Parts: sequence; structure tokens; C-alpha cells
Amino acid sequence: MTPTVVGRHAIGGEWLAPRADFPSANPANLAEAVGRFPAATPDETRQAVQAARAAYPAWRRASRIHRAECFDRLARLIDRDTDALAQLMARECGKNITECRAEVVEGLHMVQYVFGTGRGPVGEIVASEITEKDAYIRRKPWGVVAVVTPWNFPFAVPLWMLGPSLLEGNTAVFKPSEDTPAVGQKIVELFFEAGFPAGTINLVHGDGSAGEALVKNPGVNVVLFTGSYEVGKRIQMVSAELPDRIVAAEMGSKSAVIVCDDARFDLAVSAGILSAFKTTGQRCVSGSRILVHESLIDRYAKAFTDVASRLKFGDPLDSRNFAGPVIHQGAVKKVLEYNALAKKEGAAVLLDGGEFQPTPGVTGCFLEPFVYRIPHTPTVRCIREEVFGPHVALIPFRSDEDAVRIYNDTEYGLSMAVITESYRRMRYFRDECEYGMGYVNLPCIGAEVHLPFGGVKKSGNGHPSAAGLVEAVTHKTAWTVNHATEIKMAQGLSAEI
Ligand code: UN1
Repeated sequence: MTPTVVGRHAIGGEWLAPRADFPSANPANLAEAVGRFPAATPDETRQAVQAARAAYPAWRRASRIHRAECFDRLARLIDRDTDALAQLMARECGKNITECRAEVVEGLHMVQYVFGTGRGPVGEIVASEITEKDAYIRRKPWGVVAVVTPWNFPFAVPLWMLGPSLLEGNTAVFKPSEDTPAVGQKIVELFFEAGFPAGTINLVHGDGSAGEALVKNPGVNVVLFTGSYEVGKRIQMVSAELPDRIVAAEMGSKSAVIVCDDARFDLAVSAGILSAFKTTGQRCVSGSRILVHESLIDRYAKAFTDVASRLKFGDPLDSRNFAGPVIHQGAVKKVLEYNALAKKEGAAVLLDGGEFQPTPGVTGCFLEPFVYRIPHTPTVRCIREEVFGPHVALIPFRSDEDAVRIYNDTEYGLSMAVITESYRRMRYFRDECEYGMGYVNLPCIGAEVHLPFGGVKKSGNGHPSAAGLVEAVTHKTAWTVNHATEIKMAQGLSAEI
């Protein structure tokens, strides 16, 4: 029996275990508590922000290369602990162990990227109107960054955010999802072991109310958030009251794969399956809509349904399974409600996924895939709203213009894939679809950390995460130096007194 994790906040370099307020359950076996965690009181959250503020001046002044070297040590620790981290993640968020390992690697890549870029430029030198003047654009940190992260990528997404934030000289208060607090706590343990100074990274556990107290604290300069549109909107509204608050939000999606009539058929089926069902459809980029040219849709529907019906959903620790459960019983209920809605809205059901238990005597949050076909030009809710589970619509289209119109007809715009052999088509979809990440002849999932990650419309507010986050966690300053012995002004302004 694996020991249960004792939940602790980390404030100013101290570990505090004030109470055990809530459990973190294993979604594949609800009887198993992965750990018990304290929910931060408003006072504890305030102390965490104060600790981050207190640590900020010294951390900002430290050499950027020194800060980067802390990430080098962190990378070695992640590499050392890959298996243990993947196991903990599989138990706490239910993702298959193979995906958990890939996620640890994704987090490691971010840390390595941050270490590498630590020796890179911090700004640029630009021209000046005055011969004797040098002009620089330099990036400076904002101060304290709040990192509020989801359960579906409990390791990589926090590192996407903490990496660029701390490298640039900010300090952080991290609130992991209340569904994956043990993985969040483990991240902070590794930062401490890597030698990040006390207070540079602080941890508070809790649900939305801890998050709300954190976001309302005026001592926080930047909020980095990945999660639902509703929470992201609330963070932006609260932040609008604060004069120098930056919010970088990456929110929901209704991502899609577009299968053109010239597609390589087997590749198109694999791209659809991986987009829809990896992580049990619980990536923010999951492709819950597969748009298929009408000339192919009957054949595609048959092949897709055939593969989907054979996917094995089961124990996350068994690498032979394709994917695991959904995160909790609330998610089971939500997906089943959307399955029912699709039926009510006239969908032709191809696979009627319901609840099931792969292991006799063990209760987990398992769902079979739900696959349905919807008629042309639909206006139904089930293909516009985010479901976050193994629920996918196959939708026919007649022309490239028609596919773009259907693709763009949601309030989201995160990721899309087009399956085609034509470079002209590829370019047309690239320019006309609304998205942050676009893929050709690939699934609409699987980004790499050195690329910007984010979306448009209800999917994001224009500040991508991963490598793109440097834009949100720093501000640009202009710095001009006169090398003449008298003053010379720009715009021909007289310096005579
Ligand atoms: C998420 O979907 O919440 O692009 C993050 C991907 C992963 C990250 C997903 N690298 O699928």
C-alpha cells in the first residue's frame, strides 16, 4: 500500500501542515486517498504573498545565469525522479502511466529550455536619432506571480509557468488544482531541493476560494491561469480593479480535426482517435469535433467507430491500457449529460459510451467513448460547448469554405488540425481558421514547450503559455545612454537653457 501524502503549504521556505481539510482521491479507485491537504485560509494566502514579496528583491538582483543554474539542478532531480513522479501523477489524475511519463518529460523540457535561455538575450539594442546616444530595450520582471493550474497537466503546466517566471526574476505563489495537490506539492519539494531560495516559490493548497483570495491580493502582479473560461473570466474581472495587474489565461476549447477528401485515410483516422481520446478527451486541446468531407464520412465513421470501440480504458498504472478514467464523479455526470443532450439534439449515435468499471469490486470514474454523427450545418449545443471527456462528434462538410465556417462556429479557438496532401489547402486553413496552435497531418494535441501555447476567443487572452510566457511575466523598459559631453535631444528639441 503506497503511503498517503501529508499535505503542506510552503510559505517563506517553511513547510506548514495546519490541518487536513480535504482528500485527494484516485479517480481509478475512489476508495484510495492519495493524500489529505489543508485548504489555505485567507490569512495563509496573504502570508504566502508576503513571503514572495519579501524574497523578490534579492532574487531579482541575482544574476540571471545563477537563477538559470537552479533550473539545471531541478532538471537533474526531475530526471532522477521520473518514475516516481509519473506513478504519483497516474494515481492522482488517472492518466495512463505512458502519458504521465511523457508529461514528466514535457516538464523536464521546459526546465531545460529555461536553463538554456538563461544565457540568452534580455533585450535588444535599437537605433537612436542621436549619434552619441545608445538606446536599449530591456525586459524586467513584474514582481510576484500567482500560478493557478489545472489537474489535467498537473506537472508540465505548472513548470511552463514557474519556469519563465522565476528565470526572469519574479517570485511565485503556486496554487495547484485541488484535484492534484500531491503532484503540486512534489514540484515545490523539488524546487527546494534544487536550491531555490526560501520564498522564491510558495505553495498554497485549496479550491476556488483559495484561488480567489490569491487573485484578489494586490501584492500579486501577474496571474497565470489555465482552466475553465468561467474561472478565467472571473480572474480577469477581479484583476480589472487593480491598476498594474497582468493576466495570462488559457481557457477552454472545442478543438477540431478537419479531414479533407485528399487525406491519407489511415493517418486521418489515427489523428482523429488520438485527438479525441488521448487523456480520455481531457486535454484542453482535445479534438471533440472531427469534420470530414462528405464524400468520405461514411467510410470514416465506420473506421473511426471500429477503432474507438476497441480502445482499452482501464487502470492508469497498466501501460497496456490506452487511457484511464475521467477526473471525478462530477466529470462523469457532466459527460453523461452532454451525451444525453447530443441524443436530444438529433445526433446519430455510433458508440453509446456509458459508465463502466474495468476492475470488479473497485469503483472508479470510467466512461466508454461516446461517438456520434451530426447532420450538416448544425446549430446544436453539443458541438459548440466544451465537454472535457470521451465525447466526440463527426460532422460532414461540403467544401473547404464550409469546413472553415463550421470550424469557426464556436466561441473557442485553441487548436486545430487539417489532414490533407495539398499545400494550397493547408495554407487556406492556416489563414482562415481561428486558433492558437495549428497542425497539418497530425492530431490537434501534442505541442512542444519551446512553441507558444495559447488560444483566441474564449480559449485565451492573447498571452500564450510555455515559452511564450516571457511576454506576460516581464515588461519592457527603454534605457538610453548619452555618450557626448553635452546634452543632445531627440526630435531636434533645443537643449539651450
Ligand atoms: C492541455 O491540453 O491542457 O499540446 C495541455 C498538448 C500538450 C499540452 C496540453 N503538450 O497536447
